[in-house]
Amino acid sequence: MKIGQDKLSRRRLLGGAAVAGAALPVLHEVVPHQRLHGVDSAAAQGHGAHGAGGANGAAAGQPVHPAVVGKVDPRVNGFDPQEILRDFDEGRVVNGVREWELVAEEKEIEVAPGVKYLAWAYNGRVPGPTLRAREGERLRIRFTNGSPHPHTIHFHGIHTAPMDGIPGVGAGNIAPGKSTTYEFDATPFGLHLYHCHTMPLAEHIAKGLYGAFLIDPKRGRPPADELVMVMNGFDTNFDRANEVYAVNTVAFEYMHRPVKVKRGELVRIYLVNLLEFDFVNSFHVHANFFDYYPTGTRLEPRDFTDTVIQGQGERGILELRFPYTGKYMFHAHVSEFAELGWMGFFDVSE
Ligand SMILES: [Cu+2]
Repeated sequence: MKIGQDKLSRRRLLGGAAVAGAALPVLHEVVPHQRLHGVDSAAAQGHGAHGAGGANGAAAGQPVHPAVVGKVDPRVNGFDPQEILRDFDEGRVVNGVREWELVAEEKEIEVAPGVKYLAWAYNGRVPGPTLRAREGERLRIRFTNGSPHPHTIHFHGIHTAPMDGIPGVGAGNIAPGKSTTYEFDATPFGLHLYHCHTMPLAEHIAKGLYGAFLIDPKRGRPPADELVMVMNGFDTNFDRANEVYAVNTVAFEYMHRPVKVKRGELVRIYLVNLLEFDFVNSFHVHANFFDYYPTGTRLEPRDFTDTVIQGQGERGILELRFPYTGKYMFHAHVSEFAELGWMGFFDVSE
């Protein structure tokens, strides 16, 4: 964790707001409307606002009062965190090669009620599409940069250097308006990720250029209700610390609309940590335990637990069944993240 005035300011805000009690008002008070104006103007400036430290209207000590209420309408963002949960993009197979097309673009998204953020997105969503392949397949990803800044796609997995999607190697940075093709084999099986690797790296990731990349084992996994949860956050005032935390981008989304699952059914969660600026993230489920498969690269679970910690880029597969109906909370066990948006419910029914 970074120790600095920005961080202290955020903590002071949080501490003051915590008195308010319930989770939802906490976020509202942490994001006072002075900051919202700052966010708007910074967003209008686009990339130039990075690192400037400006747009920081909500300094500690200024009056803090609720400025936003309600929920984020998925139609505003053009993607719905409810659908992202179960949306697996298998691309299309052409002459034995599995292919996708990804486009990077700028897009303003709403990450909490009234909190707009000028994101960079693959295919118009944050996180980008969950790319799903089978172990051993040949994969081809056509990448077009539709944004005004250079970008790449760096895939985790095993491949040749020119296909690694980093500046100065292979196609390197892809200039605005240009395209390239990444091609490699789907290996090893497991849960991976992809993200932009252009410098400055933290900004290019934190702005939203990332997604889950799933390679199923040759024989597959047992049938289950499968969910993708990408843990992320948003630095809405460009001070290199997050003001909003979430799973699949929208703060408190699964508090408002709990994740519906069936009692006794196997639930498999593909959990990826793409949070920037904080060293760790975590996942905790209430009143239950799960099998945990780190990186999903072995078929035997390593842990049977109710909490897992992930560093940046870390990911793993959780498998669990809910023995009882009812509403069960899940959230970051980093309490600060939970109170700033990273919490939700499973709604278990018969
Ligand atoms: Cu980038």
